[in-house]
Amino acid sequence: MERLSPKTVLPAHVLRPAYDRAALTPGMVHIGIGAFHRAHQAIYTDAALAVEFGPWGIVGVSLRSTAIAQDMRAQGGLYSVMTRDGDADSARVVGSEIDALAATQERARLLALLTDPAIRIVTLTVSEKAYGFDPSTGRLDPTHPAVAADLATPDTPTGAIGMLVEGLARRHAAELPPFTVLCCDNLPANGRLVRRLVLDMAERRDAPLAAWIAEKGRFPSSMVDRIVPAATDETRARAAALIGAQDTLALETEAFSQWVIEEDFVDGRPAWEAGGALFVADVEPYEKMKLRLLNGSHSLIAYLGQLHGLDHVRDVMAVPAHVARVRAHMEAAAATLDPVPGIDLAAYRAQLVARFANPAMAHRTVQIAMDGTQKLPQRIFAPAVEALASGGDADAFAYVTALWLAYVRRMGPVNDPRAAELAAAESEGGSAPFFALPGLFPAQLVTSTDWRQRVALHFSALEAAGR
Ligand code: CS2
Repeated sequence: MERLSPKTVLPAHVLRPAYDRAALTPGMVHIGIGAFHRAHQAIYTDAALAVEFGPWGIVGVSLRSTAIAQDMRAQGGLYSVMTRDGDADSARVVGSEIDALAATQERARLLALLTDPAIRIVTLTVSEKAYGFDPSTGRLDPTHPAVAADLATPDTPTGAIGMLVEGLARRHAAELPPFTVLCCDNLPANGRLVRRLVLDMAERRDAPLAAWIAEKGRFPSSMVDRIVPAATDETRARAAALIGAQDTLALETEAFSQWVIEEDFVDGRPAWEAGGALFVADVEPYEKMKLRLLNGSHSLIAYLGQLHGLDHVRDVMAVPAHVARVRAHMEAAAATLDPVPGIDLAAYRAQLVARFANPAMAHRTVQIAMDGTQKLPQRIFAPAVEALASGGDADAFAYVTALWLAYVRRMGPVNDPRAAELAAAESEGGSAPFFALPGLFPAQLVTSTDWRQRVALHFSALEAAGR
């Protein structure tokens, strides 16, 4: 079977770019071309180009991997996304990616691109741990490996923030306008956070540069949502059968997709509303809802699954006692939310239960369980602080925390940038040593006897149950 390329003749049932791809020129750089980006922002851009064609082709950059960029180039930027929602699979071939590069191999090309006036937006999906910040302050962490390296040698950046700052510094020197930075990672107030980190790094380099970014730079926040399991050999086999070509980059995802974006760009943007994106003045209520209801429940499901030997989210959702836990967690998380414009929270929660249970999604619990130190602060600890402050019930959050600690005890060393510190805390016994890890738990939790006791009780109950 031939490999997918612009020459492939696709079967009639496969959706394809509804615009002249040959006329598409680069207008955006995307850092982090993993599955999530390819099944989310790239598809919104495809839809935007079909409705309002413009110079908005995406050049994809991978921070670490070299394989994805190579595969993207080998397929002329094309890849397929299958939507799987039980009844039927449907496939589309996405055309908005027009080139790709691996940052570790082509740093000079990347920096030239970031300085190209045609590039007006830089989007990012690099995962929580790649930004390098202290979750207790939201400020740059100068000891984070990529941040430390980029502070030492700013003109050869290796990390996300270093690349943004060096790109902006070169544009400042060339008297060009800055690019808009659009963060698409699961972090609270993600635009504001990245702006702070960029300014922190710029200030350490050059005060006038920082002042220029503060005045002219734009960092809209955005809430992104789509469940995209890591692709497997089965995914690729299914894609080959549907599109009639080999596609190393094939993905499968659910039908649901959401993107809420703050309308605040330096110089235009694609018509992403054509793909269903919602533009609002304040994204934070949507982010909080998603982080606490979807991602918080996801972490609960992941640790339950890992401790009970259940490989997929759908397997956890097949056990009624676990589903009851998920519903109770959502109840507690919803109590910490303000009303979200245009969203019926009860319907949103019911829809989440159905999405998690989708039998066609092989979403691995081990994938969600990783990087707990980077995920739990916004998913679990922040709502716990608010629940405690308002005299509400933080027990559901204490339970997920205890599950995570039990997971560290049972499965360690875990996949987490702070794995060594977690292992050291675990070896001391009990839950108390974890509260001494710097910047992990908010002070309000570390100093709350109620919270610490609840976590300790759940933790020892899990141990007694052999978990
Ligand atoms: C998941 C998310 O891996 C994880 O931690 O909770 O990737 C989740 O699938 C997405 O945020 C869904 O939009």
